Amino acid sequence: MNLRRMISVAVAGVVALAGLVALPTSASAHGTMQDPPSRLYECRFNYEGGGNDLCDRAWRENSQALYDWNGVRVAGATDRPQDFIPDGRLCSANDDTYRFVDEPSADWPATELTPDAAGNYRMTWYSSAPHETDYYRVYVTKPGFDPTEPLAWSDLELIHDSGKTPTGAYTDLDVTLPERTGRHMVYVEWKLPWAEAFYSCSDVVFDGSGSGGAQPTPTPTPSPSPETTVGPTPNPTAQPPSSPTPEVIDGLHVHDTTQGTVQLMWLASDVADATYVVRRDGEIIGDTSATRFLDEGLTPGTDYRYTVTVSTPAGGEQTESDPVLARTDDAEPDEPANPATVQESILSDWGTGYCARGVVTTTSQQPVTWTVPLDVDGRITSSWSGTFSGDHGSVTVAGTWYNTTVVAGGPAEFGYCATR
Ligand SMILES: [Cu+2]
Repeated sequence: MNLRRMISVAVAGVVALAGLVALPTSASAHGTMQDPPSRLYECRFNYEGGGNDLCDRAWRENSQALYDWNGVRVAGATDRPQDFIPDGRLCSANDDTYRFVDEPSADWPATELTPDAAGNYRMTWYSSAPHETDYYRVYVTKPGFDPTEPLAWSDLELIHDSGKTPTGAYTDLDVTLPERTGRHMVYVEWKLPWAEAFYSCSDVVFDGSGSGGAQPTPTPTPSPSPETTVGPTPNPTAQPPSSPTPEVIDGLHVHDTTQGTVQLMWLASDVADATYVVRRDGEIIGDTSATRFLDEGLTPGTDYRYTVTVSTPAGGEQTESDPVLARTDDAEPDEPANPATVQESILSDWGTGYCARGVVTTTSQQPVTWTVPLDVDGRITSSWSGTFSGDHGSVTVAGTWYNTTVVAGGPAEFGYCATR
């Protein structure tokens, strides 16, 4: 009947929308320096509400990277980071996601480093998941460092190597501060016992009281007094339990996810020759003598629940771990999410035919190349200002050379006439 199709609104399949922000899952994110805080930690936790221009800009340009503040890592890392992290890209570890922290500037938030009487400063690495560790290496920029120049490997001096250590959420690094004055950079490398490492840049200011190597007073003879220990500290409480108490897995966590995989990791059990049995949603899916497990063939965007138990040659399976929940990464969306919309109206209707107009709009601030679907009543006999894929039924319309794109506040119009 006449005027039956007053208005129809359709959502377009839209192409050529560049620069949409993906939302990476942060399951692989693991740690950064908390004291002195890294640039990411400062911006994420101390300057979210403003107060530092560089952090403000980071929040504006890539807030997701700040929510993933603990994700500056390299998969495939060796103990020679200078082989795969180029000069100028140390703070981001050459990851474009975090490119903004490479910005050389003396305006980043900085922490004043005041050593204790022995010339030491207790630094703290913060991890969202525990790991056994190959080492933490702490570097400080050499005297004469210019914070307004890109940070290069040749700027750094290694001042501390923790060696192997298990980590919990917080790992203290007792570092002897070298003699420095003014603004410097503390660079920290956290190497895991496999090809993976995390990196962190902290802006610091030395207050000039540095000991220059733990010699607070000139001592002519070697003194028997307790001195700063640089090597491993004997730990009297580190005896493994000798009784066969039920073993619970410590530190089970989702180490990494992709669309089709979940990687679990945990800390080694004290049990000799332990085998770890992995369950997904209550079903055994495998076992391993390693402290990690890769579950493959999963569905994107899906939740899974995992537990791990220790199985010993003598004692069978022991107490089950607390469960961890993992969500595989979402599948890539086929279409960008910012559509163009068409609103149709009848211009005139004479029963056996009609003419209609379509107005295409978008809320996108970027130009959108539009294509919109139409459901044509009857058969199109003439059209203007659009490129039509057919003349009846389901038809798509795109722009012509002068109106191929729309932008917020800049709509496009097309029209057609049809007979019934
Ligand atoms: Cu992990």
